[in-house]
Amino acid sequence: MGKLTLYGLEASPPTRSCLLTLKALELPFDFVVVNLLAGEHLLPDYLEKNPQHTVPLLEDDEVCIWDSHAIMPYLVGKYATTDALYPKDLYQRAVVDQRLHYDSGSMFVGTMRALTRPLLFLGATVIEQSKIDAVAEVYDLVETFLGDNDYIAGTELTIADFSCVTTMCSLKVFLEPDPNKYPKIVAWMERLRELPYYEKANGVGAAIFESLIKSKNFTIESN
Ligand SMILES: N[C@@H](CCC(=O)N[C@@H](CS)C(=O)NCC(=O)O)C(=O)O
Repeated sequence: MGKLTLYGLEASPPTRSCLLTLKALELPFDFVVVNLLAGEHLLPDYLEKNPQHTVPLLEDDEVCIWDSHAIMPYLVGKYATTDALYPKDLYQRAVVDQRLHYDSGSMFVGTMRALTRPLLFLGATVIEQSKIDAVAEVYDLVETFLGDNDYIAGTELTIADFSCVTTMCSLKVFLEPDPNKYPKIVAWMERLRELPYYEKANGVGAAIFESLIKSKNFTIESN
């Protein structure tokens, strides 16, 4: 097996999705911190590995792969002993892929980054109510995705859970899901918290993210 190195930041949700995958697969890896707030992702050595300057980035011997939604399927495809976390069955895989794309395109970029980028990188101190309302729209959809299943893409744990739970934990900082309105989301998040590797891979970083956001002392402005 190759030497695996994950470059990232624990506060970053997609980094945590990859940490959950690496831990679930019990793979040995090195973790290299890339401090985005200090601009380390824009240094020439990092740009050579990932010209898109995002974290996470996975180095597997000589190859570099970035975007958590590409890294997770790669890790399962290359190193897992079963396909449970990323099923080979085409329909089941399509459901997992849909959730991954939903996280990548809507939940993370459309909703979460729209909240965090102004606070963390642009010096904003006010958040528009419409951006908080967008979080509730994500919750409405995720509650529907869960349906009667224990996991977000069906009856089994998959990388779709790892992808979505890290973003959801971070959205929670802006809007706590009401257990009466979103009982399935609350139960699903509790269920994932029981994974033996959850706290180390996601809990710690989610808490760092929460303090970072709260330290900005932002206010919410009605539209
Ligand atoms: N779709 C990407 C998103 C990665 C991303 O935007 N990461 C943020 C941190 S959470 C980042 O690296 N931002 C710095 C930048 O875009 O320059 C993934 O899942 O890996």
